[in-house]
Amino acid sequence: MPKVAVVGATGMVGRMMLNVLEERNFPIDELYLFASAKSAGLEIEFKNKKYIVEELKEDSFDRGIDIALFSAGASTSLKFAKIAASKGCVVIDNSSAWRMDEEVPLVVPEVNPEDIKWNKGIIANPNCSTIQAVVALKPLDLKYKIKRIVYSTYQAVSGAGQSGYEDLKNGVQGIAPKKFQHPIAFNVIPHIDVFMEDGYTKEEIKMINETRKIMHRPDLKVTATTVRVPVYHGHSESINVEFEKDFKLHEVKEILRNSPGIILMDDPNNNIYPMPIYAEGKNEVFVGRLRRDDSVDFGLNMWVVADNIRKGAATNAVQIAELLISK
Ligand code: 11C
Repeated sequence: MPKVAVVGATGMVGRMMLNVLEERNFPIDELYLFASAKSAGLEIEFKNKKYIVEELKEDSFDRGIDIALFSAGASTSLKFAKIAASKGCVVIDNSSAWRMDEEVPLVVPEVNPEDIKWNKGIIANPNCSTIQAVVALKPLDLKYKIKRIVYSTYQAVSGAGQSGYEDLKNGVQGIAPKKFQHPIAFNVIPHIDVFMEDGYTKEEIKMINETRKIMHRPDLKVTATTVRVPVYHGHSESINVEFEKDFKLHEVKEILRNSPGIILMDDPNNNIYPMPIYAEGKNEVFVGRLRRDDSVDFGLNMWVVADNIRKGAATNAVQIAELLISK
């Protein structure tokens, strides 16, 4: 059984990683929890046993740790992932630090599990909004070959961490935001992460680049508009896809129904479609509102929802760890 570490164990994603490891009964010989100095000493329970959070240091991985799940931000990952990998540990990193590094696979287990094989000690976990999109798109790309994707997202405040969550909670009482640039309560903000020179946000660029890398389609035409909405948990996405080949809508539904990690919720006559309140607490990607886009030759509109802290972060990371130990 592997020795496992969670780095950033006290954060929203770190805690969820522990929940998911426990729920899925991931085999663990010894568990180590790391965080920054200010969280060191905190106690966290895992499988009815109490663990003390340790400060992450350069010698933290000198104990034969096999797998480390990192969710401690890009600067911590940049520094410590290489150190951990040099000690023989495989790091599964939830930050954006390594995602576009050519030496680092970027993996969604339902989409490109084979990429795990060429890891050199670091495997990157994609951005939450990318993960749910590619789970829904990959099976359709295999069958009809995607020509172009237009993403429009409706992203929950928990994507911005605890402080994003607090902004919504306080905002409904009229308290000014601390994390977001504008009030998020009773509002939508077309701005996630920082703006780049070309007018896109970094979140939009991540969705574009990560989709291409995970789907092995470096030249795929992709564009995105990413938007923060006043929802605590669950990112929603309107995805407009244009295929190279024609398709039958009933065939698309059948493919999605039979694809791993997807739950098809598409019965508009009975008001059944995915919504964040259904996706919260679940590990799957929910797909619905499937309909032809007749403004192009072979176009499809779809609505895709998932729990951004689970499938968008913790669950995907644990699934990668499961693949690693199944080898
Ligand atoms: C959000 N998608 O909803 C972001 C959070 O690159 O891992 C995840 C940022 C990242 O704000």
